[in-house]
Amino acid sequence: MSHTRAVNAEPGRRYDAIIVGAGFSGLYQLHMLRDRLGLDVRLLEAGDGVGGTWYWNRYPGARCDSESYYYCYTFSDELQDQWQWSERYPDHNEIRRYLNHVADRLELRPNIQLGTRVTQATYDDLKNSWLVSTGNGQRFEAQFLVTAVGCLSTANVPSIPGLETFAGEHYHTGRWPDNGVVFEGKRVGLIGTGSTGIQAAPVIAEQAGKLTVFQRTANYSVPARNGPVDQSFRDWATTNREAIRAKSRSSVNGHPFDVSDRSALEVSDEEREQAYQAAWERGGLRFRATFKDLLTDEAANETASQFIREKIHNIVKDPATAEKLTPRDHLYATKRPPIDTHYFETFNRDNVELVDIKATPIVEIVPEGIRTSDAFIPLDVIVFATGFDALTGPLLALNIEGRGGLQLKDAWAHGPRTYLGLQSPGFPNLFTITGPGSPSVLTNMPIAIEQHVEWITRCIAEMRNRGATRIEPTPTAAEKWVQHVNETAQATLLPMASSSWYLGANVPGKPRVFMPYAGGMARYEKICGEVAGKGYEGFLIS
Ligand code: N01
Repeated sequence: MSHTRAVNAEPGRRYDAIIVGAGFSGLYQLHMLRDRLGLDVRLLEAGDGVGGTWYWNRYPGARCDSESYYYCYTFSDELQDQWQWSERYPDHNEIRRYLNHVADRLELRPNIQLGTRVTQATYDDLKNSWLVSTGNGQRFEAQFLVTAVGCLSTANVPSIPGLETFAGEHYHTGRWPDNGVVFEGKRVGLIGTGSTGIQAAPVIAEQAGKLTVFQRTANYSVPARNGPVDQSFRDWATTNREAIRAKSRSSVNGHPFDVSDRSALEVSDEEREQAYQAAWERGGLRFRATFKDLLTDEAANETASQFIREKIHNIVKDPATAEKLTPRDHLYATKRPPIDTHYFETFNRDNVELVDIKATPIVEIVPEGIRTSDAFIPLDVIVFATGFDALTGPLLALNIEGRGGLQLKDAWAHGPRTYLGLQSPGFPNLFTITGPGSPSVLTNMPIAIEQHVEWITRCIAEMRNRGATRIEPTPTAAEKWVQHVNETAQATLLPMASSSWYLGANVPGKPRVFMPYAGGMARYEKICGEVAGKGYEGFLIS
């Protein structure tokens, strides 16, 4: 928290809304509240540029794992006509350029204040206002507070003894320096083998003198099959724009493709193998859609898991390394599945070594490198690809205090309590875009974001029409929703992966609660629509 004495940014000015964060969510929310509803809005952003996740995640290999033709805003034909993606999976530079383009085209910059980290937000009951303090000592007041802080923005750097003594450089992938990191000739240690580590390892290996990958949990990964987008594909995507959008919104996970209607267990062994092989060759997250029951039936999933395990053994030449890389403690896609470009192949390089830190844990970091229980690995650079305090972390970091001094961290001490992932009891006029309890990280994010922003915009518009000034969910509605979120998760295999960040398992001391809504994007959107259609059932509006 800032110790600078807060000063009013513009004394006497009360904004209609403060938005926190200038990524996909914040930019669209600003556009909708300002240009659709005519509200007086300020957007506060900690970074020195727009981009959100894509502002911070510039690590080597950072690129999207949803495909570019649907990882974008879909609300404006004009915006879509103005932008051409160059690759099947755009890299961080291209996505940042896209979001800057959007900020310019929609003329959003006058309402955006960069380099401004929100350190506290307190609800004042008498004024029905949110009082927002920032790290640079400013203070803002607004009727509505909308968080657009992302789900994966609070870096999780493990507290390994001795880190502060390390004589080389160390970086977390989610806080990558603007001007990059030079790896040439250096001995690099990469800790973490989630989506990030799996994207970074092959690129770092090409540059570094030696790369040592420290793996705690072996992971499944399917080839991305990235490549340039050609004009005929672009033309197809333009012609089918409406259908792609509709399909994304009516799907389980916000991706515009069908999940097979066949069970993995109802086909012959040959058919199953062919289906997985075709999906492997096509590449990408669509592998999950090869059969309808991969996320609901253990035996069905085991066939996909085993297919990938065999691929790992086929790709990695050294059998002992292949076995270390083979996940056997959880099923495919029960943790967030990565996709890769030559990840497993990287372990065939002479300058790459794998250390299984479940078998031989890291004991300490010393000035010259990392000491495990059975070896010392000298290092010049340590890269932490150790993930994030997901979903709740970015919200709790805002130090939010609601009605009657209720702290969000206390209200959520046993796990997030939200209604629809949009609001929490005790925190009037606070909206959380892609908050815990919404589909968020289980979907193609721009689709989830558009749905949330549009719901919030409509809600505020209707409040204004009614002359209402305050909205908050009832505790009963939130209890029921938390229960529903839990039930939908239990109907899948997702809670089975005990080391999953979906459950908060990667952060020591975090409550083990399945946080995103696993009931599917289409079902969720329908529920949100019905709640609004019934006069915002479950909310108290006054
Ligand atoms: O983080 P992760 P991530 N000691 O939490 C290990 C999105 N994303 O940054 O599995 C040693 O998945 C940890 O081990 P374990 C995507 O949603 C998207 O990779 O907890 N190791 C794991 O191996 C993704 O899921 C894209 O046992 C430690 C790794 O670090 C999410 O971001 C690209 C450790 C962390 O994996 C997060 O991915 C990248 C410790 N103390 C990311 N603590 C796109 O393409 C953790 N680990 C869009």
